[in-house]
Amino acid sequence: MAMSAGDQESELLSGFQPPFEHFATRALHVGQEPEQWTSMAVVPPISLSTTFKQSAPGKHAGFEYSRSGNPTRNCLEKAIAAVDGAKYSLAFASGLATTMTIAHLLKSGDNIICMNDVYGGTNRYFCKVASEMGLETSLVDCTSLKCLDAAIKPNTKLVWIETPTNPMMSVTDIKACAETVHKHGDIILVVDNTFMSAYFQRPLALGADICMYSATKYMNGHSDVVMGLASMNRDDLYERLKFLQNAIGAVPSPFDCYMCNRGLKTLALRMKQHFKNAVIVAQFLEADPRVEKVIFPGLPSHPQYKLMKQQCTGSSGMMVFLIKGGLKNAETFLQNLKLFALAESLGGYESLAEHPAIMTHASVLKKDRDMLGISDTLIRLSIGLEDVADIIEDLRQALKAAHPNVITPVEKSNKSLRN
Ligand code: P1T
Repeated sequence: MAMSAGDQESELLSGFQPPFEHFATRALHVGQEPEQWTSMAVVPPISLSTTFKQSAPGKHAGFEYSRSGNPTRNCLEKAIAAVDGAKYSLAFASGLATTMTIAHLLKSGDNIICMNDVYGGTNRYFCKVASEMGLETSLVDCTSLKCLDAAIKPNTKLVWIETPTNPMMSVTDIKACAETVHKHGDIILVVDNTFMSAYFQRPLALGADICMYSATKYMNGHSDVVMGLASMNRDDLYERLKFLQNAIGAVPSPFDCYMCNRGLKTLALRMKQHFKNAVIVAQFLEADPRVEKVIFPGLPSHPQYKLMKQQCTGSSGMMVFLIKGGLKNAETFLQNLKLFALAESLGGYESLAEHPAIMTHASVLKKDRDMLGISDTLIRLSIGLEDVADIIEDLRQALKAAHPNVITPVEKSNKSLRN
């Protein structure tokens, strides 16, 4: 007769001492009493528990289950609401998870007006995913209030803008946009504030209903967390989004919430330095003969510089420029960068460069890319916190590699000094 699993186990253990008493129970429960967590830790603890003890069915101390609420997430959400000047904030598993959850405020048949120049993934979500579920999306140039006003239909329920836009750095007048949108009734205006962060721009104070972020970028700032955030003042929006946060379940981990909360502590310092470095880099690029054009909203050369100064407290490290020549020159430039990493994403402490047409905006239709100016020679830079002289030196040597025959005025004067 075959041996049962139990018989096999007792034969294996025969001759050994019996197990230590209560071993498994002790390992599981001693020192773990949920009632003890009232310590006065200065740094917020990471609360990894997925569940929380109840004193009677339905009677709990504020948390039941980590998807619906978690102490570390709660701590981050309160801090974000405060820096956004908002009543409420909610955290999500990514920027796009935030976008998706916000889209669930709508019903099949509703229309979304989305700024025509937005992050490629946002465009892809609205045009290729939400549309499959009955939400209709119109891509509109919302920097023109006339175009925006004309595009609003009776079934328009949401207007989604980015300012400045990714990647073309176009600026929308948030206050004027909010007035235009709200004139048509109860339409939700969402501003994706990823490029500015809460430090440089407060969309809610300018009339937006929801301010959202890919916190993967500046808000965390260390390129080690994927997360999204949404802040708001309206009670009805908060209640519905809080319900959807739990019902859909695209929530961030407590560890990521801890990390983002930590990153937030240096947001002000980081943003000031990103801006300082970016101004110097943009001026360097503007003066370089191998560069066709620089689009940086923190310099007077930007067509909406006045508007930026009106609605922002500064500009971030984001800019794009057109390198002279063609795709080959752009590729050679990007492949020769040494300090900059050639990588998607932005807003971290480190300098990054990328090619929007091939990388972040590849999912945007070619005709739309052409219309927006996302060309083969467009290069996006996220200026980091390195010593600015090192950043410039890296750009200089990569431009040289891309255009070996161009002698810059600096090279000319160095040469004449040597002779
Ligand atoms: O990557 P995720 O956290 O899901 O966020 C999406 C997103 C939303 N909004 C803006 C303005 C963004 O730039 C992004 C993500 N952008 C990149 C990954 C990028 O390289 O542009």
